[in-house]
Amino acid sequence: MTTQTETSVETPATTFPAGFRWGVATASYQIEGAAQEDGRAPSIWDTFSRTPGRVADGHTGQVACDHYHRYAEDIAIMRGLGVGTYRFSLAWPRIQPDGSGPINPKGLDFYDRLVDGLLEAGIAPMATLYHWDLPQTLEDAGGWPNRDLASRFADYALAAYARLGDRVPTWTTLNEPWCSAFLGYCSGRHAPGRIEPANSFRAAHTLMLGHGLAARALRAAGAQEVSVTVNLSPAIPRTLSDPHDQAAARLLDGLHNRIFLDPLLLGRYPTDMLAHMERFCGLDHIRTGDEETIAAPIDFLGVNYYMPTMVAAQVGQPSSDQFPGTEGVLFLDPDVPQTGMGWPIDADSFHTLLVRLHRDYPGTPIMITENGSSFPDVVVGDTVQDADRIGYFDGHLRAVAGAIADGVDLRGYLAWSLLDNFEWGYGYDKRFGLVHVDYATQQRRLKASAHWYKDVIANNSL
Ligand code: IFM
Repeated sequence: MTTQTETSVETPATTFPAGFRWGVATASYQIEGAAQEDGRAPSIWDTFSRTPGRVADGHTGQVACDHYHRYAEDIAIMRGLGVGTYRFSLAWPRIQPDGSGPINPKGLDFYDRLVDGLLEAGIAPMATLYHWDLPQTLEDAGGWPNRDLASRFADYALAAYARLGDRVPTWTTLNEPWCSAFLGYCSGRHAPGRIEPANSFRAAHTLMLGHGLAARALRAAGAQEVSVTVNLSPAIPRTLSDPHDQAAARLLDGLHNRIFLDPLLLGRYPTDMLAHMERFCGLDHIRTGDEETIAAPIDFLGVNYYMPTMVAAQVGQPSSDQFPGTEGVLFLDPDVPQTGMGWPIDADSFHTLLVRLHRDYPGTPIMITENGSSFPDVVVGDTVQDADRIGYFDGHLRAVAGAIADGVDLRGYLAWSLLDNFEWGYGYDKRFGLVHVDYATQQRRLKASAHWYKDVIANNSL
């Protein structure tokens, strides 16, 4: 006899509910280019990528996919794919170049044009307010460890809403605060490149506080849908029998997932994470009322999933550079195929994660705001035969369908990414797009995965 869960995992449903939202996602610094146009000021990523040795091959987002000028062509591509939702991000240094004070109308003009073009094409705009391009002036004022940035962020959110809110129904505050805090301020692999573990916890807190303030302000201003996007990675212990392995996985789950999920959705930091944080920076940065502010009501949780993290306990192991205080934790490569990033492909863990979110944070609708893969694509003729990427999407969409069958309230799926783009510290060599971009000519070519995704959207099923 099989349980209901076993049945759904073995033979997952492949048709999605009516009204399931299909879309694609991008981010401003990764695609826009026009870095010095129409009053845009430098962001931390301009500074970081211009610093020798920070980004592979010295690549920068100076031109990227030139989406700032080619947005109409990109909208036409989305329309052709039948995409219903487009998740893009607003560049804070375009809209409010100094991070506070005057608004730059020309920066907002660009998003006006983009939003109007999307609506004309029948595509719902979903705007993310912060996908990592912090105005450099705010970093110069201390960056995210500086608590003041939370209010600056809420002010900027309202300024963007004032101009675009009449046409943008869905607002996401942050994209992947884990990356902003721990890659930006602990490992230093992302901008601003600081290696300050204590400050990475302060940065995480300011980011969440900024989310809470902005989410409440947006809602009060009349926003239809408000959300926040986190990147989650289930922590898998090497063995289920060794309690030390289990403890290592629990710690990683805390540092990657619960340190954000619990404050955002339950209104309190997890006890084990408070104790962990205290060792690094004390708890003075968490003031009375902050956790309540952070837990602003949201309409859905945006989930970005790429891979799980497998760990084991190992005496003498130094701490990971991106997870403060993980001495004695060994990071392992699970014995499964990998993407071109070297990331394990594990759709079952995606299913497990979604079911767990439903269990631990009941009543929170979920939208998959990113999922996708990079592989070494080869252009042949006028396309790319990216069967490996199709396989990745197919497996992960089956996990989504299985989770829905298991009762998870999953509202939609946005593929990462519409276009090949600037993959942060990896530069342009890692390609996640459904659409291939030739950076020398800016020619766009639909990959086989784009045609495949178009059929999935049209049929609302795999
Ligand atoms: O390209 C990034 C994106 O900006 C944030 N989520 C993960 C993607 C792939 O690394």
